[in-house]
Amino acid sequence: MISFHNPLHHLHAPQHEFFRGARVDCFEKPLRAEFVEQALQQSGYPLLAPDTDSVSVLHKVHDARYLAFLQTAWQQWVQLAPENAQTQPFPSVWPVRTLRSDVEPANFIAKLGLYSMDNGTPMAAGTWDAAKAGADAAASAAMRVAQGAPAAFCCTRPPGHHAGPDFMGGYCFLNNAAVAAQTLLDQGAKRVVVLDVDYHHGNGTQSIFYGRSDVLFISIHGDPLTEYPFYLGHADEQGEGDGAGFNLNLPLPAGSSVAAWFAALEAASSRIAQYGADALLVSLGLDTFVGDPISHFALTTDDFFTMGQRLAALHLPTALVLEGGYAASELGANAVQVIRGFEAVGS
Ligand code: SP5
Ligand code: ZN
Repeated sequence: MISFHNPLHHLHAPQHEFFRGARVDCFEKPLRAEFVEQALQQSGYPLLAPDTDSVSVLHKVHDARYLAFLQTAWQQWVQLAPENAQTQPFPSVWPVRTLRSDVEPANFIAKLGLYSMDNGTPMAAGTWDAAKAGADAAASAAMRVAQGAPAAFCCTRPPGHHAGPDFMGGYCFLNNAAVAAQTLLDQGAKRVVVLDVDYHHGNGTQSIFYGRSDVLFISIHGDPLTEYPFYLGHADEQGEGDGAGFNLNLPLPAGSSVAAWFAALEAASSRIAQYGADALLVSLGLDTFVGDPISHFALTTDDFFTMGQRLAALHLPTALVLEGGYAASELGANAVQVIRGFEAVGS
């Protein structure tokens, strides 16, 4: 399978996130991508550098105001005080219900809150460069599929599926899956499925496409009643306006079995077959793994091979983009098993 990497991912290397009020080491760290890159190369999948500029597509899935903020956020932070270069900014105030989000404040931390859904998405000096190169890598994988490759994989970080039209969150800044799906449409696809198999609901991707019928968004994830991102991902969210009927959430209780997970994948597959898609984009979170430190499903490394087989059985041109997955040392094997399983099914 053609595979792309993000040559700048290491520029996004924040030190800390918050857990129960304390600073803990970031779960979403450069080592994750390094393990996947290493496993791909050792398995005979050379890594291509991105060759598509995602800038025009980024403006179709994110608001200009948010992109402008993100691009200069670190400089704004350091301008406040030079010593800020040694520390990460965190939001501390958010425009929840009744407060205004149409006026961008001048205060940096207030702006950061306006454009964030949580305080769990730390930024670093190179976050924009890393995230932009990642969006380029996702667009590059989609381009190959649009040009006739049966499938392409994008190994990147930071992940993307929690990033909405105008906000970051859940370790995500730019929505790589939305960029890839929009690229497939721009290249001639009429109907694209985004299937999100990350443990966490892909709230950003859902929101970006919620009012559209040219993208069917389907997500299998931990029930938001107890699992991040908490405020979206319920089964009754089915799309609105032109998008009514083109959003399918399949939440499963934390602790669900592998059998329950694959039953949800069967339900997703039936809906996909009915939709008549031209292409498939998989938001490939690997945090459904039994050993994931922050998630509660039970897939084994062998199950990821089965997942790859099931995805290939949909018989659609397919781009796969890495999302979460925090058992770093097993991430490479798990990613390769998805690819091997996919390739084991003849088209
Ligand atoms: C892309 C993705 O998978 N984002 C996930 C964001 C999850 N954010 C909440 C993390 C909470 C971490 N809790 C640590 C528990 C340690 N025992
Ligand atoms: Zn996740």
